[in-house]
Amino acid sequence: MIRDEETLNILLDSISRFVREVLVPNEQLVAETDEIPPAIVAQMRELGLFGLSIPEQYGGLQLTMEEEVRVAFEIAHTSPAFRSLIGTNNGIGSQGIVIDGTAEQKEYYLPKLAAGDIIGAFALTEPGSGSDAASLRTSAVRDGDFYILNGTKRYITNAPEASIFTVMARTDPVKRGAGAISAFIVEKDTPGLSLGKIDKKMGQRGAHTCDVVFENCRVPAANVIGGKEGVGFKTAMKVLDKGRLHIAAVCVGAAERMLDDALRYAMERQQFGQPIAEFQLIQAMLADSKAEIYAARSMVLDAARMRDNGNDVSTEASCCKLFASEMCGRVADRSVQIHGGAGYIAEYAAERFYRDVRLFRIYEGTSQIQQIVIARNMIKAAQK
Ligand code: COS
Repeated sequence: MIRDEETLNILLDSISRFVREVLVPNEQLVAETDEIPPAIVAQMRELGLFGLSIPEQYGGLQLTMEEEVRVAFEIAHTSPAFRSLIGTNNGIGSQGIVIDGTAEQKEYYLPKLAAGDIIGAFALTEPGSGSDAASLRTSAVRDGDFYILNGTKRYITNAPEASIFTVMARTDPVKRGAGAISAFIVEKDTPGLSLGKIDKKMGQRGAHTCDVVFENCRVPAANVIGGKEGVGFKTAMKVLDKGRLHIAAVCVGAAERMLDDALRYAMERQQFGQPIAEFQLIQAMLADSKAEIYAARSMVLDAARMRDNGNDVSTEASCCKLFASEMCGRVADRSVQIHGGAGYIAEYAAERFYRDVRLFRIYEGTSQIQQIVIARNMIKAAQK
């Protein structure tokens, strides 16, 4: 749903200009230093990029899903690390509070997240629990007006930068599975919370992950999201439904960027006395990429509109994440191939993007988990 085309276009134009004029020229610097310059972060704040999906009453832009995915298409035309910094505040780091938080939790945390004054992170994955998220072992034991958290969370995006964490922990030591899991808002300075060292990753330099460790960490009972025990896994899944659509949009934008670069290279690079873009085998790679990007873009827009209309889009979000992330991987591979030897050299963006986009098929649910969600939902619907 687009509320006002003209207002959206103004936002999209300013983001697109910011991407072209500020972010793209700084991609290499961020890759080399593993840091986004603070001046750029400040500009991101001014543009409102930290509060895209947070309700207006809390200082955000309250974009509809369709508006948000269109913004994600634009912002993904540059290094995924830039998107990653704003990604958690708009997605998994804030949406638990937006969707299921109490009025007090929303009023206290959302304005800070929307302004980018604080960064939020989402702590679900553990050393022993990745795809099987419901098997997580971090425990939260009630002690008066507090819960005592113990456990380790792994690969937590933006943890080194985060001021608050949405933490999924087990509040019922006896009950197995999803029904014993509750979601907490945990502030970084809470005694007993510590961070591991920053992970060395394949790509996305400038975006950071690390372990978050809880050792007898005392969290106020008022920080249980929604004030209710036992529904934290559902909160996490609802957050991921939206997150998966957002990531699918990011895959589309990144693929568009890689294809632009490959096309430009193919039109400039001369071999056998002509630009390689004139060769039909190169054209096949360009055309397949174009068609697949178009398909993914159409899917993402359709699912976003469905969500805006109030439909449950668990199946569609997984379809989009599965198709768009796999598509993005194929486009990355073709982009390197079209660049030939140059595609293997770090000077060209193709090499960096090839590594950066590999993550899209893994985080917020692997392609295999998306397949499982889709098929399970199909079977459930057929049994009704
Ligand atoms: N929205 C709301 N509720 C949902 C839901 C959704 N999208 N998906 C599941 N639930 C509910 C189920 O309805 C069920 O509730 P009831 O017991 O009341 O029926 C509960 O949550 C448990 O669901 P389910 O039985 O499907 O859980 P499973 O343990 O079988 O696992 C998968 C579900 C595999 C889909 C889940 O663990 C998953 O998504 N794993 C991947 C995790 C992931 O994406 N990690 C990335 C790291 S975070 S960046």
